[in-house]
This record gives sequence, C-alpha cells and structure tokens, in this order.
Amino acid sequence: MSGHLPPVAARRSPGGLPTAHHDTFARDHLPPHALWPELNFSGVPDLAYPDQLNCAVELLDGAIARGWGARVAFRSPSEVVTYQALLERANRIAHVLVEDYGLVPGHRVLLRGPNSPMMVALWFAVLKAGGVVVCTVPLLRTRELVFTADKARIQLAITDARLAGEVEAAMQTHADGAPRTGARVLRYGDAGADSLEARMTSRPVAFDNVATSADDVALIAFTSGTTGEGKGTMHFHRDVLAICVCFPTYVLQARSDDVFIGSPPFAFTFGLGGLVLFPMRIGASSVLLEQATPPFLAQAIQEHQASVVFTAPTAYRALLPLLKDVSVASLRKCVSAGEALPRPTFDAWKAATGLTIIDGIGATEMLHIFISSPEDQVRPGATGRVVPGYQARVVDDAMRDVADGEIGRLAVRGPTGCRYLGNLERQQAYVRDGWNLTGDSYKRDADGYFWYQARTDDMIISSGYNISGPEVEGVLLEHAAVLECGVVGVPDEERGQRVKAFVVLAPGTKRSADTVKLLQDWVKQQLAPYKYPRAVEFVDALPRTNTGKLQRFRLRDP
Ligand code: 3UK
Repeated sequence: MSGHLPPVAARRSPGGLPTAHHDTFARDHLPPHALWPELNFSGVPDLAYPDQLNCAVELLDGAIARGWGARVAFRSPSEVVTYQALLERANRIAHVLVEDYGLVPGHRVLLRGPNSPMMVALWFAVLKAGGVVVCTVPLLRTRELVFTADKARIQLAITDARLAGEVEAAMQTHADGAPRTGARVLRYGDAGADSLEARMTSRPVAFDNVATSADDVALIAFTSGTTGEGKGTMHFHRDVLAICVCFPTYVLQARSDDVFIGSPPFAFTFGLGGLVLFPMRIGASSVLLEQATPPFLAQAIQEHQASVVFTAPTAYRALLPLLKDVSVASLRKCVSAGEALPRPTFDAWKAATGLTIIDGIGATEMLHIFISSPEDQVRPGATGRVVPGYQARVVDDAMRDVADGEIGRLAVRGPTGCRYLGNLERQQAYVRDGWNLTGDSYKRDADGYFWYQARTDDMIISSGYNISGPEVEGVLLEHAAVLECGVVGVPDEERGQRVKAFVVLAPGTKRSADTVKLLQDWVKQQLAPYKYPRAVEFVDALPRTNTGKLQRFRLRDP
C-alpha cells in the first residue's frame, strides 16, 4: 500500500494533522477550514483525543482490552454475538476488504442492509481498514443509491444479499447515465461461494488496524431530506467518540448491565449512536431488529427484557395501545428524537409506564443529540437543557441573542459540527460565525430550557401571528378522534398564511363537517383562538421520510 502514498505535503488534514488516508477524496471535499463551525473539546473531560485515533479500534479492540470479551455485545432474533466474536468477525472482514477488494485507507464503502450484528461487524471492518463508511437505509431505491454513490464516490458497496438487485444496478451507472467504472459489489448473507461469509472463513482473526488521524473522515452520513435531496455530512474518528461522551455520560447515564433496543436504522445517526456506539462504549449489550415497527419493537422489548429504548415520538404513541398485551416493564430509560415529542405523548407514556421520556434534539450535521435533560430534570414540553460539551443560543437573523421567552433560531456548537461534502452553499447557510444553525426555531426560558417551536421554514405566519405547527399538532393529538396529524401554513390572500391541519382519524370516527367543527372547537378551547386550523383535511396517511419524519413541505405543496 505504501507505493500509493501521495506526496508528504498533501498528507495533512485541514485541521493540520497528518492523515492516514491514501485516497484523499473525503479530505479534499471538506469545506475550507474557515467555514467549519468552531469546535470545542474542552467543555467536558475526556474529549481531548490524541492526534492518532481510530474510533473502531477504541470501541472494539478497546472493549476487549477492558476485559469485556465474553460479554454479549449484540443480539438479534437469530444470533448472540460477544465482543470477542464481534472483533474476530470484523477483523476477518477487514482482511477480505483489503486483500480481495483492494480497500485502501480513505476509500468510501457503502453499506446496505437492515440493522444486524453483521452490519455492525462491517461498519467496524471498514473503519479498521481506514475506510470511510457510508450507511444507507434499506428502503433506498436505485435512483437514490446512484445519487449517494455519485456524491460520495463509492468504490465498494456491501449489501445484504436480499437487497442486492438495486445496489448492483446503481453501481453500474452514474446519475447522468455514464457507466460507473471500478465500483464493486460484495454480498453478505447468502450461501454463494463468492459471498463475504465464504471468503471470511479462511482469514486470520487478528488484523493490523490502520492508524487513522483523529480528524480523518470516518463516516459520511446523509441527511434524511425533509426538504428534498439529502446532503452528505462528514464526521471524523474523534467525533464518533465525542458523541459517546456527551449525551451518554451526562443525560442517558446507562449502565453496563443495560440492554439497549430501538427502531432507527444505523444509517440514521440517531440509531448508530443509540444502538451501536453508546452501548459498546460502556460494555452493555444491544438488541438489533430487522423489523422494528411498534408491534415488533414491543414484542422484542418483552422478549429480550430490554431496558433502554431509542425510538421516535410517533412510535411511542403507536406503542401505547399495544401495552395491554405486551409488557415493557423491563424498560428503565426511553429516548425520543427525530421530531418534537408532543406533550400528550409524553404524558400518556408516563401514565402508562411510569417512565419519563428523555426528549433530545440531534441532527445528522451534529452527529447526535445536543439538547436534552436527564429524567429527573425534565421539564415536560421542553426539549431540555444543553448537553454538557455543547453550547446553545437563540438568535435573530443577525446572530444577536434574543431575550429569553422570545422565538429565534437555534445556534449550537460543541465538539461535533457540520461539514457538508462538497456543498459550499449549504455549508455557508448552516454555519455562521462558527455556530451551527440547525434550521429550528426555539424559545429559551430563564432556567436554560429550550422549547421547540418549529422548523424555521415551517413557522406559520398568519395575520402577523407566529404559529407553531407542532404546538397545534400536540393539541389535536390530545383529542381521541385523532390518530396522527400534521399542521402547516397554506397560502391565504387575506392572512398571508392560513393554518391547515391534515388529520388521520382514529378508527370509527366519521370524516364529516361535524368532526371538522369538533376539532376546531377543541383547539380554540386549548390555545389562543388565532391558532386554530381554519382548514382541516382528512387523509389516510401522512407523508414521512424513511426515518419517520413528517414531510411538512409535501403537505404545504401537495
Ligand atoms: C428535528 C427535532 C424537535 C430538528 C437526529 C438525534 O433527527 C436527527 O437528525 P436529522 O438530520 O434531523 C435533524 C432535525 O430534526 N429534530 C430532531 N430531534 C428533535 N425537533 N425535537 C426533537 N427532539 O428539526 C433537527 O434540526 O434527521 C436526532 C440524533 C441524531 C440525529 N441525526
């Protein structure tokens, strides 16, 4: 491999550290250093990393060094994998990647498959070999895979054999139809002589890990795209470890005997952190489900006696009616992220289980959660206080602080932050004066709690009033007739915008003018009347991203 080393002068990352990447695509497509957010590693202890750092080695080889080899790391419906077995599996795969597929440090490897112990082993194998991981959700189709492969200039795609068709097609052409050359596909999970499993068996269980730099790119995570095409965000080896310190240590406070479980796919960094990195950092175990819709999740919590769950607000709501048949009494900690947690969901979960949901706002650009409070400090309805290690402000358009209680834009910074892959325009919009602007409007109270209002572009402005769609949604959800809903502003000649609710009715409720009136009156009783939905439309389902987020832009502009 040393024959391919680029000239020494080029072998520095923008942060100034020597890089171990021989293929420098990821580094070359970082935004200029001046456009990075300000990064701060001194907010809490344990964030000062050595210049040379491989997060996969820290987490996996480190777990063995800490004496956890015999502990169960991951369970799935079909297997139980100890830390030692996971290490050996990842090492064998790393050999295959380097020896059979010519993986060179810096190569981008696309992973496609549902959450599973094998997917975790692949993730570690790529990083141990110095590669850059690009996870994709199983739902992606050829067109989206082509987009991802073009953006991240993928050299190798490793796919669950059951999902191979689309990725094989995607690896053959670029978006413009030109043939893609040099990209290969490797399947796992089938019996073929050419499968990954067949290749792995003969390889050594030890691997010579690549000594990456702390700021070499480890993963490119694509945003789920509530407003259109996904953007690739780049995260370094040290970022992966930093998120294992901040939220887990100061908010989650899980223990090594905890059993983690949840629904988000690894491609959504919420899932990667909550289901892989955080449990591994403390030697706990995690249950990985291919199917994690609420009925499967509830069953699996009971079966595996899971104690820490990571899922989305809509899933908590959908779990509630299942609790009469399934026991989730083993749960100790419940984390919600991805969307605002409606107060009725928080209250109903507490009433049904006695548990306080830990709400937390995170973002793909920030890698994980940066505002959230431990259960004993939760203020119902607020997202929480800033996670130690991060700083957060509410600012106006000129980046000046607004007064407590006023609505403004959320600005955050900390050890992680936004670096888009080759997208200067978006970079300049997301990062201003060293702060990350997440695109959310918030209010802060005098005690430092942050209260979510809406996405900045989702704020409804009607007759001069600022109206938060999620607030109206929360009230509608309290009504027994409402199963799900989305509230947006639609154009209105007189008011500028008019509040419109899209409602999925509970079974047995009639779609009638009476129901419209019932819901409108309900909102008027609960909130300032100017917030009530002047228009109500009944729908069968709401448009969501593949991570379950409501796509309000599609409601506004059907
Ligand atoms: C919204 C929330 C209110 C908010 C994510 C935890 O969701 C994650 O990342 P995405 O890039 O979306 C980011 C945006 O989603 N959001 C997320 N959590 C909350 N809004 N309350 C919340 N608790 O608009 C944010 O800007 O998909 C969440 C960990 C990792 C993640 N990537």
